[in-house]
Amino acid sequence: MPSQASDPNNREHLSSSEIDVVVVGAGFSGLYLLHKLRGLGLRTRVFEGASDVGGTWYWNRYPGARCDVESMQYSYSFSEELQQEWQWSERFSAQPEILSYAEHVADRFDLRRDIQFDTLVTAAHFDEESRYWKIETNRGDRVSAPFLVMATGCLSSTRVPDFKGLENYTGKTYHTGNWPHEDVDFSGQRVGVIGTGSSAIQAIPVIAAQAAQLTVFQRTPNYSIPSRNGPMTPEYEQQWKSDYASLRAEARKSRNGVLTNPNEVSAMAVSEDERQRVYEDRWEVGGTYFMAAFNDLATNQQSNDTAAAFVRDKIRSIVADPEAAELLAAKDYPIGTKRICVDTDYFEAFNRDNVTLVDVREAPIEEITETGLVTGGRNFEFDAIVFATGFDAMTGALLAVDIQGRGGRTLTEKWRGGPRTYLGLMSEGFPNMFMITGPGSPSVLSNMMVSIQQHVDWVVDGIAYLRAGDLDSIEPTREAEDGWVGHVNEVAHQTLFPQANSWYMGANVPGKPRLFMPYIGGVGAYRDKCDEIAANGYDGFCLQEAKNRVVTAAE
Ligand code: FAD
Ligand code: N01
Repeated sequence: MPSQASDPNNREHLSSSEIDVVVVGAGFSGLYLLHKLRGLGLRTRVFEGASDVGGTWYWNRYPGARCDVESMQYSYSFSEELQQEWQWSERFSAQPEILSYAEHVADRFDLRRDIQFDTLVTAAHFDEESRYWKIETNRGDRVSAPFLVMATGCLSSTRVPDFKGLENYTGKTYHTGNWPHEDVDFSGQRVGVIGTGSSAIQAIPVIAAQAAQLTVFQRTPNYSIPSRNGPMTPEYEQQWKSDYASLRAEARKSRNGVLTNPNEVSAMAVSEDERQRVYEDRWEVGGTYFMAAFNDLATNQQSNDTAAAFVRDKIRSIVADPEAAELLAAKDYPIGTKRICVDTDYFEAFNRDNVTLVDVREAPIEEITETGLVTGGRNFEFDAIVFATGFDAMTGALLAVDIQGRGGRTLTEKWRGGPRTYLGLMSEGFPNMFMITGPGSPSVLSNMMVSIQQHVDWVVDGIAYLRAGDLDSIEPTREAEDGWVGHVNEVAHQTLFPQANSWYMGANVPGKPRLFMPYIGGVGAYRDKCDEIAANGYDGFCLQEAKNRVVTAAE
């Protein structure tokens, strides 16, 4: 039997006065935070709703789930030993391997002893008198701490649309983002998949190979690039490992935190033959490298049109049924402005006799019945329905917690018109509450491992700065936040991104404010900005001394 002090699920384990930082979430963000905060000697308590570590990779166990940033890059860089010793088996590793990696990190750095699993943080209220955050959980914990870090994930709040009759369905239902731990066997079954985003695009070929019948309900087609996944070769692994320090440094300075061999030429600056050659080469290499084929695919409509047309032609060349091919070929938004997908035999799956594509754009799903669903007056019967319907992205997990800042103002109220942050790290009125990869930071537009580590380093350095200066709180000024929100919006509107009904824009959740949530100014430029702000004594932040004196960066 574990002792009180070592049992992380013992809620009396740490009394409030012993906790310096509460972290919510034990995905890649929460794990690295805990490790770094410990390094600073801070007593940290992590609360995690799941039964173990891993976040995204704990929850998304659907068939075919894998990363689409290469594993040599989608991994931590903070420990040289870790990055040298860990071996990935594929170019793009599958979910079980990424989850094992998260578990390995937790074991290697002895992290679990400060993580309380199966516990959801339900409320976090800032007490102005003590300047402590008071935290409540669904298991009755009440703890307080001067610092709160929300490492709750951008894609962790799953979403099933509010389909009429959903409760009547008697077959099995699954959501890709909350997949069962036990094996799901679709053999001999009639399966319906709703959605054709990244999750569906990975799951469909695998489910198709197992199920008797698979019907895919598509509202919006997606552009997808073949992954060309394969086993990790010793040569490729060594290429990275022998030069990890400088390659990682280069990625940190890059636009998306990924080394994609960007071609710094406009698609309009080359001949048609040359353009096709470049696209063809990138298509053969596979993965998101395709979007770096030219330097203006995200900003120039004409350039973007050429890439989109190339991919549509590829789809037409793969899908045998011309009608299905046309339905699968996205036409009404620029390529890349909804998250580009990466697949293994996705379009090929529609050549199988047991796979049917149903367009639900013109005739939306009317209702879920006891045995299936109805759309366009047609009745479909299923043994199982898979909801690949995505997430309440970026803000969902944050707003699911009753967060109250100064004056009892809720974050929900403050963000009613859309998220407002300074640097995606903090929000005015919520002192000492940090977000990891929050809205207003490059976040989901980047290799998240790079962005997570940059945010964690910045937050932990910030806390160290406060402590060294006998300061006890940090909060962005209203002016700095307004300026940043304006900048995020302005930069987004210099691109084609706002043209798509994407989850980046909040468009997938009815009633959610429509604005482009992540910061598209680039990972490298953003890092420089964050570093400069810190170097200038936290420009744009208001710092308070323990004695209540307000200190601004100008002092
Ligand atoms: P998460 O991994 O989402 O972890 C957040 C944790 O917080 C969760 O475990 C959740 O249970 C917990 N939590 C939330 N709210 C509460 C609460 N109130 N109380 C307690 N616990 C709470 N990114 C890439 O860069 N490259 C990829 O290839 C890539 N592939 C992806 C594939 C899939 C299927 C998905 C869904 C996302 C992918 N992402 C990818 C994005 C991915 O989310 C990030 O890379 C990264 O894993 C996020 O880590 P995190 O710790 O910030 O958040
Ligand atoms: O979710 P999504 P996801 N009726 O929101 C459809 C990351 N990720 O889980 O586009 C019918 O993209 C919806 O249609 P529409 C990655 O960042 C990465 O697939 O709104 N359909 C859409 O087709 C990704 O972007 C990987 O018209 C409905 C689908 O459901 C993010 O996670 C793998 C509907 C939802 O697609 C989310 O991806 C997986 C309705 N009422 C995930 N409501 C990698 O490979 C929704 N849809 C790295």
